[in-house]
Formats: sequence, structure tokens, C-alpha cells
Amino acid sequence: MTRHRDETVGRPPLRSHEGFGKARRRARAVAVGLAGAALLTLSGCTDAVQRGWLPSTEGTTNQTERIMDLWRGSWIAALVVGVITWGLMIWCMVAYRRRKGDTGVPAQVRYHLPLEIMYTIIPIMAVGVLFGYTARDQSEILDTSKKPDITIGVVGKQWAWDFNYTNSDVYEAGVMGELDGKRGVEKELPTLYLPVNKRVQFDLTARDVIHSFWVPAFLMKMDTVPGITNHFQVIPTRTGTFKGKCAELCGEYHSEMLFNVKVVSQAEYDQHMADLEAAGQTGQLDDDLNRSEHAPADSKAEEAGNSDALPAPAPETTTAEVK
Ligand SMILES: [Cu+2]
Repeated sequence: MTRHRDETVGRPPLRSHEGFGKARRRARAVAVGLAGAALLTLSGCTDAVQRGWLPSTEGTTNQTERIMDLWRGSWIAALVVGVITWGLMIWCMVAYRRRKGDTGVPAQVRYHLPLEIMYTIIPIMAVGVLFGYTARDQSEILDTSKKPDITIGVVGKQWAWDFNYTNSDVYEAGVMGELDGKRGVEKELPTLYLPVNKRVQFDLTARDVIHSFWVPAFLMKMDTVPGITNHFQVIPTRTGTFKGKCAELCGEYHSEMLFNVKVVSQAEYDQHMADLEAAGQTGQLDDDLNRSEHAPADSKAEEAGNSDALPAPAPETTTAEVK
């Protein structure tokens, strides 16, 4: 059959039914190929992929499963939208590509009302669904209406953490980690003890600038702000040692503002409380900003606006008065 080319400007060349049939078969073959590739990829899913590359596992706290589900669900929704969008784009490029002998521009489509309504409503629905799930989970994660079993006061400071065990009236004053490349530094970091399967409330504040209390394995972080106390509750449900960090750029040694979290049995927790008491660390550290009092050389240089005159930073960070 001879193909007639329409030479009129602004009209696409007509295609025979044969051409459409072939294109459809080709599209089906591509779809089957893509589905096969997706299946192969999914069947080879590693543990990391199933976790959505999150630094946690379900069951680390009472909230990790909920947070992981929200994270993975959002990515799956984004991927579905992405695959449909990329698919349509590639299909348009291939099906309506310029062919040999084509002249002029193809027919221009505008004011396609159903199409415009569709691409307004679908994104609004997608955003609404994502917002709905996020709001539901956020209100659950930030709920502090239940009575906690223990309360921990956390004070962020440049560049370490103080932990007040409110119920036991003992404290731990943290000293900044010194990452000098030697192994075993983690053991010297301030360590927060938590009893397993107990509801813990964190009361977070800061002594100097804004920090952020972050335990990656808990999939939860919250800012510590001078003069303000933020709260959240969590039930650690797995024993073990987890890493903690500051997640808010807070100065020169922000990256060394590290701590450990030990989730232990109630007996071990009680023993640690007794150890702190025996060490004389009784009372609670307040959040007063009193760095100048403890570091006169630093503060004088700072006041004079001459930061170059500052001596090398001491490994210790200041501690507040014990009330
Ligand atoms: Cu910090």
C-alpha cells in the first residue's frame, strides 16, 4: 500500500490501521518487558531496600513501624506518579516523533478542558492524600497526653548533651566527643540510659544556641531551643546501643556533638541510676547560659570581637549549676 503524505502545513500525516496495530503490539512488548524488569528487581529486594534505606527497623520503638510505613508509602506513591509521567512523556516522544518526509508543524491542541481538569484534580488529590496520612501520623507521634513512666530532661549545649533523670533526681553532664580517628571514642561519649518497654518523655531545651536531639534509629528528632521546652514521648521496644547526634548546625564542633543511647532492662537502668547517685551526680542541671563564667579567656576574646585570639577549644564543654 502506498502511503500518502499530507503536505498541508499544520496537519499530521495520516497513519494506516496497520501502523496502529504494530505500535500497539510494540507498546505491549515494552510493557511486558518493563513489568518483568520490575519483578526481577523487586524479587531481588535487599533488606536495605525494604527498609527504604532508613537507619532503623520496625520494632525499635513504638513509632518506627508507623514512620517507616509513611516513608515507604510516600515513595511508592511518588514512584507510581513518576512511572506514569515518564511513560506518557516517552510514549509521546516515540509515537509522535518527526518522521522522514514530515513537513510543517503537527496539529496544535489547546483548550482541552477535560485534560486540564484532570491534571488539576489529580495532583490536588495526590497532595491531599499525602497530607492526610502525614497529619494523622504526626499527631500520633507527637502525642504527649499519656502519662510517661520516666521523664528525661535533655539540655543541648555547644557541643555536648546533659541528661537529667527527673524521676531519680540524678544527672549526667556530657563532654564533647573528640573524633581523632582513634577507635573506641564512642565509649567516652555521653550515654543516655533508657529502660526498655517504658514510656519515656523527653523535655528538651538548650543552653546556648538551637540544637536538635536526634536518635536516627528512633526515626525521630526534635529541636532544643534556649528558653523553650519541647516535648515528645517514645517507648523504646528493643534493647541495644544506638547512636545520637545533633541535627542542627550549631557551631564549629557540631559534628562532634554526639551521644549514645543504651536501651536496657529495668534492672540495668536502676543500677545506672544508683551508680550516678553514688558518683554524687544528684540534682538536676539547669539550662542557664553561663559559659562566660566557666571560660573567662574565651568570653573576653569573644567580647573583644577577636575570634582569632581564641585558644584551641578545650575538650570539655561547660556544665550548668546543679540546682
Ligand atoms: Cu548542636
